[in-house]
Amino acid sequence: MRIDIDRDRFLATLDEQSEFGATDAGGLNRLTLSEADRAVRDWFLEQMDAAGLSTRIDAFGNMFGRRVGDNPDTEPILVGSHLDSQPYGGRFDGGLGVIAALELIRSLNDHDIATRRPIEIVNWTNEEGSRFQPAMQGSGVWAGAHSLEEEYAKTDTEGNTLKDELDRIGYLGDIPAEPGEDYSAYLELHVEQGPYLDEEDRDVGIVDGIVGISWGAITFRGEADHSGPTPMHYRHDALVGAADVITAIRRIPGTLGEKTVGTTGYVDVQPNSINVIPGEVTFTWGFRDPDDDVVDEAFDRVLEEAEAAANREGLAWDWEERMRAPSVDFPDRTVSAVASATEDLGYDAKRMVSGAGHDATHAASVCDTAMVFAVSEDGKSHSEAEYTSPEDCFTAANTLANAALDLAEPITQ
Ligand code: HGY
Ligand code: MN
Ligand code: MN
Repeated sequence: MRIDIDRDRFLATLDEQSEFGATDAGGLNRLTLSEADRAVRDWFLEQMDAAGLSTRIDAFGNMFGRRVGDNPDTEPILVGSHLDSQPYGGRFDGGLGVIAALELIRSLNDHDIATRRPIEIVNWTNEEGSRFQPAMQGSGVWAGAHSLEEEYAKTDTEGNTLKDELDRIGYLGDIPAEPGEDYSAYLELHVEQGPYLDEEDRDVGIVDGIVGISWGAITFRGEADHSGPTPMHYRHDALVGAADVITAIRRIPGTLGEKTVGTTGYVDVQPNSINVIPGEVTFTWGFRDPDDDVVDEAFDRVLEEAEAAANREGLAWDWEERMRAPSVDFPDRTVSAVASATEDLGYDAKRMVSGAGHDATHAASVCDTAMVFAVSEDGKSHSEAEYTSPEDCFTAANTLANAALDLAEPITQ
């Protein structure tokens, strides 16, 4: 059975969600558990209610809406993504997948299509991992990869705990953050956030896996001192040590694999004054590769570099790994459902592995999983310049809807 989603309604709703936390440059500033996140969550709850879904909020603020199936005892399928954003991110990252899941429900309702399996849609808490680490935190707690209490206690740079922030915005749910039943499948639509679909002028991506990721932070402690009278041989400059390692984080991937990437995205320099030798610096590492052994090797190498830099500059140092997400391969059953949908709809599709982490990483440990990618123009993302054309948004959402319908087992009249 084939379904065509309502293009205009879908695109209008996608625009509507991007008004919550909108920036002047056309992006989003909707950090997890912020006022903008509260507002979009309240709005999304209204949309789910209006679509006739039975909604629930779990203990980690993950938001679910369920459409009953013909046989409520069969394992449901789950479709969704996230509504939180980067500080100055794009309006498609996460929101596209959540609104496409909502449009699936609306279109099934329009056409009065019944399915054997219940269909559930979800907005996961804190996929981005910007304000609180790790990324994919809500789906990670739900899937059992993280302990609820440990994640509750995580703090942002102002010392707010995650649990207090969940409670403050009214999304500290009272049901356990866990599946509570077996699920048949999870599907997620997301923007590619890389250049390949655009470069090859493809319509849509069939995602059959996600890279492994290691995130961590290193703190160097030297001696803050006057930048004028202090002779160079007296100095223990924490920023010089950090600079050595940050350069290594850029260099290490080239010595490992052609798909290995390494980034430092966050640096905190104290006291950060033009005429004070930096006394303490904290900076992050982020390594990714489809092969977990390569991620392990990058992890080992960055700590070796930090040890050497600390010795050179006479610094004390410590480190913590803030996230370790394993690479995942999605099973053929769900990947084929996406591939068949692209074929039935006549879309030019490319099979690919995701270089970004997604909630699908954790869902894949609970049930069969697959993803659909929408084209990212110039591959831009985590930037206000992120853009996916209305046509590409529709193509990907229509693919998701048809793959989900197939997995939910439509009841032919
Ligand atoms: O970092 C990531 O890959 C995702 O955007 N959280
Ligand atoms: Mn995302
Ligand atoms: Mn993101």
